[in-house]
Amino acid sequence: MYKYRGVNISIVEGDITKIESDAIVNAANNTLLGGGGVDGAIHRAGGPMILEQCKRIGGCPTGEARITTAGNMPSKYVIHTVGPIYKDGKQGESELLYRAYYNSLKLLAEYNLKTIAFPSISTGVYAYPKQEACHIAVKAVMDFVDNEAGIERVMFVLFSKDDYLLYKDILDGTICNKLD
Ligand code: AR6
Repeated sequence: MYKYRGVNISIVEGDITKIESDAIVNAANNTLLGGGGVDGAIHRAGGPMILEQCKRIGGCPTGEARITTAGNMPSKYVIHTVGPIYKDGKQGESELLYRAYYNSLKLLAEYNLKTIAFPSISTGVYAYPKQEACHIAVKAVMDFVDNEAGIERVMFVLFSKDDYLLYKDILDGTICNKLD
């Protein structure tokens, strides 16, 4: 567990659909109509109500975020965001990934929610290099905490041991230097 300016930041190895949090984040695509990876897992675990709400929302541009119920999952809401497809790093990918994290946090705060769990957005099918993606995720969270009040806990839920260890390494090198 890490603490940055009063906000608890933690890393967990596991399945985000099992996490209990005000909101879990889905790494979706522009249609919001489901897919593979974490998106498929969330729709399967949450049930058809999520897809119904997503259809009504009608899609989401890359870097933005939208909110639905979490259906049958233990969390209250799903924040669907769309990370960039990684090409060569020169197509604005880093800014788009940063915005996906930051806008998810903004939506959380708009709904007066306090706790959120993120998967490692864009690092599966969308092929974003994992180390850089982790640095961006951590920076977006820290910037948000610097600028806005209200959130209490941010959890990064990593699906593999390697991803967990990568996040641990990077958080040890950044946040723990900033303990309150
Ligand atoms: N819990 C936590 N993390 C998970 C889970 C899970 N249940 N399942 C997979 N991951 P990806 P993307 C990890 O491919 O790269 C979908 O088809 C996975 O190991 O899910 O943003 C969408 O519809 C990886 O580290 O998302 C889009 O079309 C991370 O989640 C596209 O994939 C993200 O991998 C989005 O691609």
